[in-house]
Amino acid sequence: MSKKIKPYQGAAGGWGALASTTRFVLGSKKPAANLRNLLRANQVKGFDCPGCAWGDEQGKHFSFCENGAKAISWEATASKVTPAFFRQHPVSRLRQQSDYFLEYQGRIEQPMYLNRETDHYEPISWDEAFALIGRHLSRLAHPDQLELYTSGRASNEAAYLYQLFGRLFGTNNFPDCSNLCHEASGVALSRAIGVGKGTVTLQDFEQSDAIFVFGQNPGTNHPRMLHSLRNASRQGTAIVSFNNLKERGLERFADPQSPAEMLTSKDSSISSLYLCPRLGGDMAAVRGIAKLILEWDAAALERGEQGLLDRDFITRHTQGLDDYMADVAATSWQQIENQSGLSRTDIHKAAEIYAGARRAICTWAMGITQHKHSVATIREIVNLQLLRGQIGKPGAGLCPVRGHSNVQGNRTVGINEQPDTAFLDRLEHHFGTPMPRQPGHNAVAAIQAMLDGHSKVFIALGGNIAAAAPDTHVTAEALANCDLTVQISTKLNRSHLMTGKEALILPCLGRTETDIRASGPQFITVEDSFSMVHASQGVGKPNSPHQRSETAIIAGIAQAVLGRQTVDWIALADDYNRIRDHMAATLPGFEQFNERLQQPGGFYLGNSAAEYIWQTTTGKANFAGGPLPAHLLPAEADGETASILQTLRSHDQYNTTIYGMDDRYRGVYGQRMVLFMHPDEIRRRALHEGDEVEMISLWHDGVTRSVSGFRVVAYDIPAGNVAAYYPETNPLVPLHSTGDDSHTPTSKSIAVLIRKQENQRII
Ligand SMILES: Nc1nc2c(c(=O)[nH]1)N[C@H]1C(S)=C(S)[C@@H](COP(=O)(O)OP(=O)(O)OC[C@H]3O[C@@H](n4cnc5c(=O)[nH]c(N)nc54)[C@H](O)[C@@H]3O)O[C@H]1N2
Ligand SMILES: Nc1nc2c(c(=O)[nH]1)N[C@H]1C(S)=C(S)[C@@H](COP(=O)(O)OP(=O)(O)OC[C@H]3O[C@@H](n4cnc5c(=O)[nH]c(N)nc54)[C@H](O)[C@@H]3O)O[C@H]1N2
Ligand SMILES: [Mo]
Repeated sequence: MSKKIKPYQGAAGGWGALASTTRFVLGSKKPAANLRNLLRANQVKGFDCPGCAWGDEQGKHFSFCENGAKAISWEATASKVTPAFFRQHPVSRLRQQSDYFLEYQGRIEQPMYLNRETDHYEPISWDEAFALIGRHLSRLAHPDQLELYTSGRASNEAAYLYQLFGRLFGTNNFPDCSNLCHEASGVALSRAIGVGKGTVTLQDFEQSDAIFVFGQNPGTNHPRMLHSLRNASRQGTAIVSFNNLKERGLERFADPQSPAEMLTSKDSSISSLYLCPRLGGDMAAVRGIAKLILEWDAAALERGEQGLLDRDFITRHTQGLDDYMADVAATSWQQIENQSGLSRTDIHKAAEIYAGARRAICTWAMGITQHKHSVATIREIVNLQLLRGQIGKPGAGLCPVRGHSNVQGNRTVGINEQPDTAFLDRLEHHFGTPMPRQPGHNAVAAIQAMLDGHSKVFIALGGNIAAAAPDTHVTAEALANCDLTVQISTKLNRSHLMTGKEALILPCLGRTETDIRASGPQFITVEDSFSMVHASQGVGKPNSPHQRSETAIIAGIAQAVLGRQTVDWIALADDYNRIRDHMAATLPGFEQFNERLQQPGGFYLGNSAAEYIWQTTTGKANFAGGPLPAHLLPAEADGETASILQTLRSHDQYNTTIYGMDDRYRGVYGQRMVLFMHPDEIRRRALHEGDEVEMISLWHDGVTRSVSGFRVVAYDIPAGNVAAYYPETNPLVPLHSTGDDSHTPTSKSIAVLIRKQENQRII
């Protein structure tokens, strides 16, 4: 694997994507099975692609993308991590290996128990594993000493059973990946419009006049979204991208599933306007747009013309406009330009497109949600949409584009450390047992509780918290403090090596595999970013008879811990229809769940805000004002010496899963330890391309957080900002550097000092 930096000239998708898909499918050691798998991805009678949470186009022949293909072939591999592998590799030695090496070993074959004395994982039977968990949980002084983590791939059925187990045990401690991801979207949208989800459906993208994409890299992370954007741009919809970097997928796209585009090299340009704000500068940019809209509206009214604001909508459905207008008026252009890093002229161009659109959608992802002022930024996006009544009508609305394929569904079915009272009341009534009422821990609070020794047992339904969470060394210490850590996983990862005093790995089936239980083959359900709930059924043969479904594993744990008095867990795991009956009885919108799943394509859960029902404290959609953040850097960082770092994904990774060492669209090959920096800044710091640097983060607790061995790469990025891949940079993110009200680590704005290491320059 040779390292090189070579700018990518092609469109996103295109032959590059086809070549890469082929390579990953052939490299999976199960090529024929994987091709069959791909053809069943996102089909009515197939499985939901575990790649991302974008919706499915109904009636499409096949529907997968390059990165979905990687996710599918990565899961459905013939390679296995066997007891012999663990006999050969002591845990302390596995810790020296890369994340790529760990996952590359294949699927975990059997339940494993960590023997501290020998430093090896050893096989354990399922019953013994469940009994061990039972013993630990019965020793806890309080149910809140248990932490139940979820990564957003779990099915609705598994997640529902998991939250039921936790609540019957007595805790609301459900830290989840959402706390590290889109939490700010949930918080901001709930406060603004009374529902923490997006208001649009896939069809809205076909009916919109303008789509504003903030802080998101769909070419890599939601490739199927490019089809929607391409179709929209072809029919004249203006696409405006706000991104700290020039991402190829937002510039140009050729559909690898369209022969015409592939053979004639007719790629489509995506964005009609592409603006690159500073990290964290989007709130200022959106306020600038709002300021212009308000000015133009006032001028139009003065001329006796119709204004730009949707006054009918504002009067009937919103409150707080006057205060918001005062705050906008108080925000100077100088502040807006300084903080956004965009000129007034650029913001003017975006505002003209916005003002000209009868129907507009705003989408966003991690570039918006992983800052200190993320909730305020999302509120500002909502403010803008409210000004022009851009919610609820076709072709208009708000669209947080989710991460994990079922993270939204997990929340809907109860993975929530702050459950609402109505939900707990329903559970209590249906199961005839009191539910815990005190709020539980989010991801950061859970890590702190383990660090303090308050929480003693950690169970993870998927994910890889040791690598995904901030402050890597602190998170490792927190896990090490636990009496027991349990990972329900498909593949070997860092969290199996950074463990508590005792540790278990429980191997589970993946989304693409058949799941046969006592009543026969089972299917599960998921919810996409557009609140569509539908069935998913795997087609591949599991690569080991020992692996169990997540649902069966949770049922096994619950039965060992709680017995079968209140719930017959094993009976539920024998037939998932029975779980769905409980869901139907306790979750609004899931009435007659099993019957409604017969509809091809599933059903729409609905969205109250899209129907002009405002479940907020005021009963209206709320404008929210306030000043722009005073600073984007923490107080101890001075702009001359410090840079702001964003930590992001390469094209060849799925969160902490590293598929390969290339980041094709950004021109990086064979390596991940790179630091993107503006050429002027490289010169100003007396560095050169290829220099090896270390980064030290600036935070006020006196702890030194640093990473080294990153090579400087010249890149078109705003001066003062730098970018590098996650999870390698997680040691730099202080645990308590979190978003206001969202408590999400500020993974997209970390103040760092950059120092040259005295090594050879290589490129
Ligand atoms: N193949 C693949 N698919 C995935 C994932 C994966 O790792 N691999 N992860 C899944 C998950 S869990 C999630 S949450 C999503 C993540 O999807 P994204 O949010 O697209 O993920 P990131 O790589 O973090 O990219 C952040 C983007 O925002 C930009 N950005 C960063 N900061 C700012 C800012 O302050 N302002 C603006 N305007 N732009 C900014 C970055 O340049 C980058 O383009 O993808 C999901 N899908
Ligand atoms: N610095 C920085 N940190 C970040 C982010 C960032 O942008 N920057 N992004 C954050 C975001 S958005 C997220 S969502 C989190 C992700 O955090 P997590 O969800 O915890 O991490 P993943 O890497 O998605 O988890 C991968 C592991 O899940 C297991 N797995 C895969 N499929 C399945 C399955 O079907 N069932 C089960 N039980 N296990 C499975 C495999 O063993 C694999 O190793 O990371 C966050 N951390
Ligand atoms: Mo995410």
